[in-house]
Amino acid sequence: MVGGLIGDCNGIDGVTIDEVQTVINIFLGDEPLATCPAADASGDGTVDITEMQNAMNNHLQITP
Ligand SMILES: [Ca+2]
Repeated sequence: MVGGLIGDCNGIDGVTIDEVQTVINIFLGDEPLATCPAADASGDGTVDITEMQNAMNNHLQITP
């Protein structure tokens, strides 16, 4: 994982809703992990449900 928040694909402005969607797509297997390496907190090459939930939580924290 490339530092920063879980799910913050571009390292800017926290985890946006678009990034949450990307993380969900990776979890579902619809997009490769390379699309958002920041989604893989454990560094095992996959996005599990806990990492997806963490990305969602990080998104909620930046939303007023
Ligand atoms: Ca971001």
